Amino acid sequence: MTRTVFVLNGPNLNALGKREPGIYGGKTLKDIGNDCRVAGEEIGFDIDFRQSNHEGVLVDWLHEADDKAMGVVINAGAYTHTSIALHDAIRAISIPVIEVHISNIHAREEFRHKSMIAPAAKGMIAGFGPYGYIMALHALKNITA
Ligand code: CA2
Repeated sequence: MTRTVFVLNGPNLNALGKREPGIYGGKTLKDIGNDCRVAGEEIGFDIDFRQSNHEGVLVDWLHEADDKAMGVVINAGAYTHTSIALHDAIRAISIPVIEVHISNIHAREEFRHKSMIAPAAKGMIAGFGPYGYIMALHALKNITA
């Protein structure tokens, strides 16, 4: 059985650490990727960490994960609030998908309160900063052990 976990990141997350540190903290996405790889080593996962600004690419990666990974952690960025395509892609694959948000989306603008992907995901972690990615990896280990 594969130990690979895809950690997928959506639009604008490549700008982390450069703007809005009050909301998202000071870490760059590269920092978060490194933290995930270190945690993955401890937990026993090989982390495949990716980012795209394109919805269809994220859909393709979810399908690819179904063949190559034992689970997915996804921060879909703003597509979280709009994307039926991502909802359907998560439902179309058989491995567990955990949704992560750096900020507490429920404490922000109303348009961020609704997640289109939450009903299809195994669970959601929001509001704990970049540490949410690490929490999601532990959760994935727990539900797949
Ligand atoms: O809190 C999260 O992780 C979000 O998924 C981040 C998204 C946002 O659209 C979601 O509502 C919540 C935004 C991604 C990063 O956007 C930036 C904007 C300005 C500066 C740096 C990053």
